[in-house]
Amino acid sequence: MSKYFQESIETASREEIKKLQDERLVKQVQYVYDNLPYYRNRMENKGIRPEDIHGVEDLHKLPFITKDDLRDAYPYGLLARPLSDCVRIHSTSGTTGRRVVAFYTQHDIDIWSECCARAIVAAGGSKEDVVHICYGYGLFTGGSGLDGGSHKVGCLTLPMSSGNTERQIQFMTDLGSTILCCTPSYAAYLAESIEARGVKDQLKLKAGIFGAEAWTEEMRREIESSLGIKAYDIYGLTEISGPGVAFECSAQTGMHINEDHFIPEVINPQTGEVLPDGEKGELVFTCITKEAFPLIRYRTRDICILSREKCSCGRTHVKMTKPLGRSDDMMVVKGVNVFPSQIETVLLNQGFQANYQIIVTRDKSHQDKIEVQVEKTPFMAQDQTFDVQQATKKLTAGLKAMLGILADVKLVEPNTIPRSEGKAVRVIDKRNLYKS
Ligand code: DLL
Repeated sequence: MSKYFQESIETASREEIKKLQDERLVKQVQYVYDNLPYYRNRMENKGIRPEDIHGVEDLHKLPFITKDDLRDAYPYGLLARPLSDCVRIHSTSGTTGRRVVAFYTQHDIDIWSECCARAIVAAGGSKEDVVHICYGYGLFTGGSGLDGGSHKVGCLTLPMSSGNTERQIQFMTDLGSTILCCTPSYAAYLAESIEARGVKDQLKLKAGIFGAEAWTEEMRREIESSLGIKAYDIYGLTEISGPGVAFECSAQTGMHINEDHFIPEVINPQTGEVLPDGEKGELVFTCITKEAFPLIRYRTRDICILSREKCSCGRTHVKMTKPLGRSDDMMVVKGVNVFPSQIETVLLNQGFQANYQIIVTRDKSHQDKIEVQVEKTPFMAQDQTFDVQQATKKLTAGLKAMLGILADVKLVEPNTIPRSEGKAVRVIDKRNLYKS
């Protein structure tokens, strides 16, 4: 059984990787210039032509692209191929009005699957394994991404999708699942449920591949000991493909970025200046092999540190730390990306004012809870006919429709939410996810 899915590239020398990146970058910049008027205009506005880009050292000359740009370009503005060449879309969870839609050609899917296959093999997977996938399938990339990787490795793939814990446990024990793929919070919940049913000794699990949300080292240790497995982190985002942009190896000291497909940079989020390896900043990716949705210098808003220290696993690709925070106000709650602005939109649409506070907590079994406290308007507070129960129900339904998750809504009296002299404190996140 090999330690690597694609040994020659995963352990290539730095010189080989740099050469490959240079070649691919030059080609990719020409490709987007020729195929995406959006990029061509951006480059022209900066006075840059494809001939100015000779290799990775010129990357900093190119303009950034942000999530707002993607929303502006919705749905087809950043599509570099005719729709007839595309075979799939995925989309980010809950965004105000315009979602981000990512397109894939078959070639894009194949590369993405290979990246996930590398992650599965790094977690000890081989064709002898039964890979149990309870990331959601559908627009979310988690299910399909790991599924593609599992097929590439040749594992027996259980496309369980999320939910129905009873059935998950039954299949896990009956079919002898050996590698579990889901969010870390669901893994913790499964562990508890397995414990409660007293079926731990019937498990064949040996590893878990957990990502899509922040999790701490304490949580890793807890999951590892309660399920009797080794737990590996996996990182990715829809805009760049999905899970598998980076993955953890046996060393568990950061995630190897698949550098033959994605060139990472870390920048100062305020100034956009590129920071040297080892410094903390916002992660930016340039996709050098994607066809349908080829983002260049995409600002992820995830804060991390890059390290090129030699890794004991033999892989040579640069490592990123777990995300250490966000440079925007996005929260990941129950695996879903949530922006306070989405919540605000629902409140304002239902006649409330922007006096609210979002409190996110995580219970003992690592399940997220989101509470939205909203002030009644002075008019509502005086109106004898105002029905608190009815309004709470309507707000809960509106938030569910916008976010896709259930929030606990609490209407409070006017002027009871603390006012701030500077930026309003909208979010109180008590989970401390980015501590370790
Ligand atoms: O969460 C893709 C994914 C699926 C990754 C399954 C891993 C496993 P999005 O829904 O677009 O895509 O959310 C991307 O989630 O920018 C991070 O802020 C956060 N995130 C993803 N992986 C991790 C991780 C998928 N391992 C956003 N640790 C990213 C912390 C993560 N945060």
